[in-house]
Amino acid sequence: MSSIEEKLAQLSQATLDSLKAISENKQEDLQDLQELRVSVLGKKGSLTEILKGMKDVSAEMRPIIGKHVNEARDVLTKAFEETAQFLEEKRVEAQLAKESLDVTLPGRKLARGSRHILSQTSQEIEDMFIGMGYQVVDGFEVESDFYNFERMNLPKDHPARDMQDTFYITEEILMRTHTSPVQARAMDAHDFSKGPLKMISPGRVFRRDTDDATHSHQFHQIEGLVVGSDISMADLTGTLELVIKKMFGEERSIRLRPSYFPFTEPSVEVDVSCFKCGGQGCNVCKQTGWIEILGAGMVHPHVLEMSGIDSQKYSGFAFGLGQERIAMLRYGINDIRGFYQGDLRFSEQFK
Ligand code: FA5
Repeated sequence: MSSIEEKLAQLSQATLDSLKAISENKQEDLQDLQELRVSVLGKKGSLTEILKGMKDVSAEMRPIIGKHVNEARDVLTKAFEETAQFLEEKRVEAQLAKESLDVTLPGRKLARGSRHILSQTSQEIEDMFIGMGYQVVDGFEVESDFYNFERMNLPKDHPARDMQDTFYITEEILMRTHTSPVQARAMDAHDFSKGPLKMISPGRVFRRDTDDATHSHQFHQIEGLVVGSDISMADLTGTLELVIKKMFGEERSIRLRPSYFPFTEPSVEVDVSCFKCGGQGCNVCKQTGWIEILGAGMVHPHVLEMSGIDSQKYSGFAFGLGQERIAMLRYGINDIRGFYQGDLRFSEQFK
């Protein structure tokens, strides 16, 4: 036996003995095994060291000894793998023995989420209008001054702009103050030869308002718009009455009061008969018997014309309601800030 083969046999035997010892100790961490592996099979390990002696082996013996070296490497590699697997199994067994599993323990309760009450309100209103053949249109929260104001009949010097001051990005780009600009965008895009335009558009709006129990600088509206031939105030009244009765109950009635919006003519505020007192007067309706819920009117002919619509041929109605206002009235919520604070004690009441 050459000296290389002797060294190889010694190394193999010593390594296998060490592996056996590691296995018998059933050491839980694999650190020792890893260290032994590097010291034997690693780049600077004992096996490499033995191989350095190959340069002194005669040419005819080299293939034979080379074959033995490869065989020894394979045997050792396999032995390391088996020992590692054995130790891992022992580790898992030991862990399982430590942890007892009580299958009779009650499971962990998963918290069930739900949609925010404003999303629920918006969804419910959307469903009602979809049922009446309306399409739901998205608008831009960051809007141009042009669409937010000018296309709504509020030129730069119009005094009614003061009631809707907002956050400006640039002089011409702003956070929209109402969902009404979607009216102009929808009219621009609609092909009236294919039939009337019937749309609603829910979304977030922004105003420079002081936050209090009923006002927020960010809130949600739903815009509604119908434009076609022979659309009249009776269509507006009938539509709103239907929706309001569905939202607040069959026994509710509505009242239209003259109002002013630059983009509708005539304009109205729509009130619903108080659901708490039924019209007698109470603290909810401030003793009037009525609660204001939205603004509406017939689309101003100039607003139609700005979209290239012949106001002699077509007419339309529009309305804009505050989603928070509707939800507050329906559920008796007395502070608008509850919608935005993310307090689960508030949100969980509306699952
Ligand atoms: C408008 O914004 C009109 N664009 C609505 C409209 C559309 C009229 C189409 C005619 C035709 P107004 O400023 O009144 O109108 O706002 C509508 C609703 O938004 C109000 O009735 C109220 O419910 C809600 N609202 C207004 N300001 C706030 C605020 N700061 N916080 C919470 N809700 C508000």
